[in-house]
Amino acid sequence: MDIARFSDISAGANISDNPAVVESISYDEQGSAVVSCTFAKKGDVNKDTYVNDKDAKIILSYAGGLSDLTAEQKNIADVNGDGEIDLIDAMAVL
Ligand SMILES: [Ca+2]
Ligand SMILES: [Ca+2]
Repeated sequence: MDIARFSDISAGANISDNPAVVESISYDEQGSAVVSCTFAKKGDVNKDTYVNDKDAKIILSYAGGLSDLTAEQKNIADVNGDGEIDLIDAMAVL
């Protein structure tokens, strides 16, 4: 699974800040790429569609070295996008 960012998607507004997780790429009969992806909400590490204290706990657990995250979760957990997953990100989701 790959993670890509789309900064220019005319079909939807306000999604450019969220990581797009590419689920599959296929090609139609015209040779056009058909990309299937889901948009994860920044901070929604457990993907229950809510950004709340449960996500903060997961972020804190990772920041404290108590648990690990997948590459996708790390992307989602880094709420302020500074490349570090730390207390600041946990505070941001509360
Ligand atoms: Ca959540
Ligand atoms: Ca961060």
